[in-house]
Amino acid sequence: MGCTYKYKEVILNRLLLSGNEAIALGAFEAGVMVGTGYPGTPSTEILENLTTYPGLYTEWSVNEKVAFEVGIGSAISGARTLVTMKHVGLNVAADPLFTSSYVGVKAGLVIVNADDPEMHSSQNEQDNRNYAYAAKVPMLEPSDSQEAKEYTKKAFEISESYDTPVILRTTTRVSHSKSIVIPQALQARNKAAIGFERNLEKYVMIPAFARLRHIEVEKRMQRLKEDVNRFDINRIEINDTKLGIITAGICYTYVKEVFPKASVLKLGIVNPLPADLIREFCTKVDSVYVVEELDPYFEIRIKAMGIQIEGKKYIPITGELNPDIIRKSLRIAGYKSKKTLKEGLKTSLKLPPRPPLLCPGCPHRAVFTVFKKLGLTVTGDIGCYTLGVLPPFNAMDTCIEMGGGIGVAQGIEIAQGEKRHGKTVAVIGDSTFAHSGITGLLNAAYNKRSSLIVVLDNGTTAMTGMQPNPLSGERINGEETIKLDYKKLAHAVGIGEDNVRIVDAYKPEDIEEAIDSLLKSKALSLLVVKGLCVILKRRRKRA
Ligand SMILES: Cc1ncc(C[n+]2csc(CCOP(=O)(O)OP(=O)(O)O)c2C)c(N)n1
Repeated sequence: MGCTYKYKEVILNRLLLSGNEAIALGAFEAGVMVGTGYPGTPSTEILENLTTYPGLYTEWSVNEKVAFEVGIGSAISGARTLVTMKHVGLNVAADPLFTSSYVGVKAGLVIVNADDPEMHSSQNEQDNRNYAYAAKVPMLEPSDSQEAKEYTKKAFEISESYDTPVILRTTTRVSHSKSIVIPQALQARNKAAIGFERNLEKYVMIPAFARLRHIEVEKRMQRLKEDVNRFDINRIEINDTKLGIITAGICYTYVKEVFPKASVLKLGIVNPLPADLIREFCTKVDSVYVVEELDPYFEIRIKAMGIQIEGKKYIPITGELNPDIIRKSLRIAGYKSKKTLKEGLKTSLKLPPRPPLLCPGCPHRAVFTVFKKLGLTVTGDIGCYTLGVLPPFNAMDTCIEMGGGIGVAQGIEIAQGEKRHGKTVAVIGDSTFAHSGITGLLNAAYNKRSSLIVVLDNGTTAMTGMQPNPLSGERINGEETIKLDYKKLAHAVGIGEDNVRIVDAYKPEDIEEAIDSLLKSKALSLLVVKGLCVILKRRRKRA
């Protein structure tokens, strides 16, 4: 999507920004010095925007775990740091997340986690509010772009006041919808605070020190549990007291549209929950419903407080919510009152389904035609090339998570034994290979597997909008950098000269010949199919 405005245009004015653009602006206003991340819808544009601001460092890291670790390093050295990723990225970064909660920060560390209810561009839908609770890390959730900016700044303040990383949770509709944002003056960067200071008990998490830090974490959460009742980002709006709704994030805007006269408790912080405020709200209204997307996260916790509420009995647990779904759900719950229920616009317009397809001229096309012709079992991965599963190719058999296909191929070969040995290939894109495929390759080499790994190198991270990666020789700002050498990498894990091949993506005969001979060799092999993404090629021609 890219940046739709320039920082110089940020005069004291009003801007129409997406949530992602607003987060970047909020981080800039907060004096952020470092931004790291790994692309993933719906979070990608945050870092792309942040890169356009002056006087700060940004990078696409090779994956979310490394992005988080770089973020810990810069934050404990006194630089306010923003780390961005999509929801499944937090699975990859979960290891540093949980221990960063113990270690804390020096300057603010804010992690933007973008959830994707409805799986617009994801392999699963998970509710990452659960991560904040499990890792004992505060989490804020904005409802629109203005809040996205303000909550980013608030998150930096909380991070520093309570010595903790803070997660800012968005969902697709907040990340990508545009609304008015009022820019503000920039906070001065605290350059004097820069510098890593040795503090073994805080930064070296051996059990003896970690046990002490865990106590600190519990004390901090206890302090926060009290304080959040006074945070102005939580708000009680008393109207008609017959119906009370507790909600947060994008659901707040849906609730206001459907039930403009209802009383609402809008939660700006979703971990820890403001228990006193919730109790106060519930005593002021006759009945309380929780409107939340995905898991019954609020519902479980509020019921555990002994308060009678309803939620998932009426509101769906899967997919995205929208005003129509909320209207229908609470109608079933008995809220038909014309006084509170505002009928929405009819949205019965039916759009023809448009299944995604590989682009005409895409360099991934030929290889899937060959896979199909040879009747191979193909363990796939995530990227544009996952579309190889669809007609006319029908040439992918598994796809689990980024980097997973290489391991899955090994498991299939182990289980099937010699009989069908040599008929399975793992296919993976260049960005995904750098993200988490290389460890799978190393595992195959170490455990003497004889898999064939096919890397589809189109020179970019195409699926998320053409971000450079360690195989494309360019950094986030266009600066030239190293390009991982496939042959040297293959040799480093013991793959012989004959078992590493690089072929042209537009020469199907060469691809077929290479696959055929590498499968016959019965030794661990790496085939790189190279051809620049057609969209990138077109863009470069125009530039
Ligand atoms: C853990 C995780 N992080 C990020 C993503 C978002 N994502 C999906 S595929 C992909 C990379 C695709 O690039 P590449 O492997 O080069 O394949 P291409 O799309 O270029 O064919 C990314 C970043 C994801 N699904 N999971």
